[in-house]
Amino acid sequence: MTQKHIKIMAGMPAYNESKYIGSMVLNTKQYVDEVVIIDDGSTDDTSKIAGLAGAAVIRHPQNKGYGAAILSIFAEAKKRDPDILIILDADSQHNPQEIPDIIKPILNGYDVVIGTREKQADKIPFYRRLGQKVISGSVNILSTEHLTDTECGFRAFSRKAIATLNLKENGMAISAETVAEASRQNLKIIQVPVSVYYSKDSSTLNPVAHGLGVLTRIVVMISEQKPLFFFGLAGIILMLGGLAAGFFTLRLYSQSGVISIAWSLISIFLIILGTMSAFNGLTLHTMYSIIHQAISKDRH
Ligand SMILES: Nc1nc2c(ncn2[C@@H]2O[C@H](COP(=O)(O)OP(=O)(O)OP(=O)(O)O)[C@@H](O)[C@H]2O)c(=O)[nH]1
Ligand SMILES: [Mg+2]
Repeated sequence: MTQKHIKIMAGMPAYNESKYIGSMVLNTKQYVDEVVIIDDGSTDDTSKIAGLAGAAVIRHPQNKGYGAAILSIFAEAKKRDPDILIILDADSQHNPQEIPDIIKPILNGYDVVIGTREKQADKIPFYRRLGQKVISGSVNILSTEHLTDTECGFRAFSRKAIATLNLKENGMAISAETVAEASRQNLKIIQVPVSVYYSKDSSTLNPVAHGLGVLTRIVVMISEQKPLFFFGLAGIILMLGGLAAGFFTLRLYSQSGVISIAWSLISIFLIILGTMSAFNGLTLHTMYSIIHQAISKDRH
């Protein structure tokens, strides 16, 4: 009995990973047909070692960011046309031995498999876990799924996902964007537990600034894709602030007979701003729905 061969491509974004890239390529090669390394403008021997280990290497002439490297992996996957695309980090945080686990759901009809580090929580430094929780919670506003870890870089994609995902982020926010976009495109998403390894020298390049940067991008995505939620919530908060200021003005008047012009103005201003924000959310929501309907009609 002959079975159709399933072609699997692995892609790894790599930025100055000469220390780990050789073993990562060799280990990954055991489980896939092709390994493609995106050398994101490394200044060390990443490209050379990856090539010697047997990977195809694509070089960004300059460092463009994690997201840009992921975009290059998707572009290469479109050319190589595998049945399944695996993406994992090159810094040995993910274990290539788990590739079969992350592939399995695709064979069973899923389009996007997201690794989740939930079970490994004790191995992740506390402040990072907190940041990951806040980010995952925010991303879930954008997605119909409820994923526990939206930031893990160990993922698998079906041919359909490779063809339909329309991604743009150049930075780390691409992990969140992928989840939101997969959900928007109605792709079948599932999460699979994976292990994660934190070595002492793993990049700790200001994780707070990094996390806040990602969160800012996610908030912008929410304002664009869920305007009613975003501007509605902002409107409610502003109106509550306005009511509180109004209450304060009245209390001051009843206690001392003084009418505070400043507090009255603040109250009126916040209430007007809140109402405008809520209406803005409603208008954008309607526009978004109309455009979205038109696009999906166009597609079918
Ligand atoms: N930080 C960073 N990583 C990049 C870039 N381009 C590609 N990468 C690769 O993307 C993968 C993930 O990067 P990491 O910096 O380890 O990101 P992380 O795993 O979320 O963060 P850590 O918890 O600090 O390890 C690694 O394989 C990097 O080599 C880039 O511009 N910046
Ligand atoms: Mg890492």
